[in-house]
Amino acid sequence: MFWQTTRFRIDLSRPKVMGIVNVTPDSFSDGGRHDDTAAALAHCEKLLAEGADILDIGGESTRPGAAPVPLEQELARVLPVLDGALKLGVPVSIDTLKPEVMWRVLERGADIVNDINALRLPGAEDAVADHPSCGVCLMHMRGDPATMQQRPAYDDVVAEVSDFLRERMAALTVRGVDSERIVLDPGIGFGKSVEHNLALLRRQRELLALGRPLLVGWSRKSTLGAITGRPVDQRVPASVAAALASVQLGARIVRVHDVAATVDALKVWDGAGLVG
Ligand code: HH2
Repeated sequence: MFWQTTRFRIDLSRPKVMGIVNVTPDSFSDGGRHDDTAAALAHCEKLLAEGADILDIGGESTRPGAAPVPLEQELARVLPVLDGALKLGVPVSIDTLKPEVMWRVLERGADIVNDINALRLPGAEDAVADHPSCGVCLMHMRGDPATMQQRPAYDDVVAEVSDFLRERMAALTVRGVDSERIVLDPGIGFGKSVEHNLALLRRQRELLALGRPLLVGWSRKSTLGAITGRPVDQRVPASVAAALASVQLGARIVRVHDVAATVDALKVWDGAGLVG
């Protein structure tokens, strides 16, 4: 399977690692670490040296309860880092839910739009559909970051996530977006309890029936803290375990903070023929 993006047609026969670059002061696990352009670009280079296949740059935290970032501020954070990252020779994804940011980054050559809101804001579908070839990640989220963890409830979380992703994918393909440009993400931690997240991992294979590659982000998330009792800066082993489990159950892209550890673990899994 392939993921068509602006400059690269990514071969997903081997799992790919998407390294996270948060240009924010308040992200849940690394806020403030690389919130200026030079630090963010140095981080991009570090992640590539560690083996990242894709860089995902974000200028707005989506942690539960995070304050929304004004458009101009998000652009000021993201655009200079994007310009530098585009010279590094790998696909560059921009993590945003704002259509205006999508237009601006696509104009500058971004390869992928990664939207936790699955292009539901007015104008977001247009931004992607009017572009000839950018990639897009459609993620499931129930509610919005301000309220999403207030008692999330589902009858069947896997079926509901699956229906949502199918609907969002259909909305885009009707607009003429080739399905090869689309990957799907169950949205671990976005309007879901610990049990919901674990059900999405245990039954992840059911989502493969949607026919597009899965991108999954477990990295350092609170469900891992709930299971291990570890604070956010001690969740690397748990994050690697979750990434491996998701790959074994068919995920093709893992979105992670700890690239070096994840790449090593995936080499072992792949070497043993365990990639699902
Ligand atoms: N998780 C986060 C942000 N963006 N995008 C996708 N496709 N999938 C995810 O699971 C996902 C995402 C949250 O993680 P992080 O970027 O580290 O934190 P913050 O939102 O606080 O910046």
